Amino acid sequence: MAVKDYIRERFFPHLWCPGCGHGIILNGLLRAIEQLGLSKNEIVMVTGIGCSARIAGYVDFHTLHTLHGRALAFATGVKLSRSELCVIVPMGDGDALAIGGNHFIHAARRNIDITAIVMNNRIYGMTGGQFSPLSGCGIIATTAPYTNIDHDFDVVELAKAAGASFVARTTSYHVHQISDVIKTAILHEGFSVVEILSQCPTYFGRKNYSGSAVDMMNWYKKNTTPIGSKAKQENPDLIERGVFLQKDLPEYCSEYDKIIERAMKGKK
Ligand SMILES: Cc1ncc(C[n+]2csc(CCOP(=O)(O)OP(=O)(O)O)c2C)c(N)n1
Ligand code: SF4
Repeated sequence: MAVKDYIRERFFPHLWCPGCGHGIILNGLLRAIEQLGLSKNEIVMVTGIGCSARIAGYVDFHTLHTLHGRALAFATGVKLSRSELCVIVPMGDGDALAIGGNHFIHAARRNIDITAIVMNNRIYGMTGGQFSPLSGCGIIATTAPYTNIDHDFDVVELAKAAGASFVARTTSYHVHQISDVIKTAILHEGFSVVEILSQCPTYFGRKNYSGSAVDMMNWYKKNTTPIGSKAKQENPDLIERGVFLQKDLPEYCSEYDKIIERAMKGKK
């Protein structure tokens, strides 16, 4: 199937601003799905609310555009009732880790077979540039005009500590890596977290004098490095990219099926 067959062309042009990183993530995701040869009918995309969450409108899968922060809760219900389906949950940083933070850690703890994609632009794009738990200290936001003093979460460390069995990070600059890690995440049986740094030139960029969208992507190029590289040893401030964790752990739906089987047999 060609990439364009996975798109709802009737909803284009999309609402993302020129230069927004979210469209690049959509492209990478669709290429991953095309390369895996998945049919539209076997994929469910669940999203909350945000510029990132609008992604569910543009793909011709089964889609649920739900409540801000609650995508993983809806997705857990879908996966538990139809575990044969591939469930993908793209979220903004606010959606995933502010209002949705509790759902995030518990979905990870259960190791339910869902692919969670954190489209991290370090700001609330849709609502006008408020800071998020991933903005970090020193960032200017609509709600922090004199700079933000809240420390940020490290998504990779948080996901690992909460129990996710696959954890990766890349950026909107690294387009091939986006498809590669999403493919591996979908194939992995368990809760997979893929963090993708994504530029919001309209709010994050403008408020923080980051330059154009191209400048912001060049920042990702210059300030990230493959995991364990020599460059990282020389410059610890570089952000690592790649697959941080991939391990086999009991998956939630499979474990639940075993409980059902035991209950049916009346065995404790
Ligand atoms: C319960 C609830 N609270 C707040 C909002 C308002 N709201 C909509 S999107 C959003 C944040 C969007 O930021 P993020 O999730 O980081 O996604 P982005 O728009 O940056 O892609 C907020 C606070 C809402 N829709 N529902
Ligand atoms: S406000 Fe930011 S996140 Fe939203 S579409 Fe525009 S550039 Fe993208």
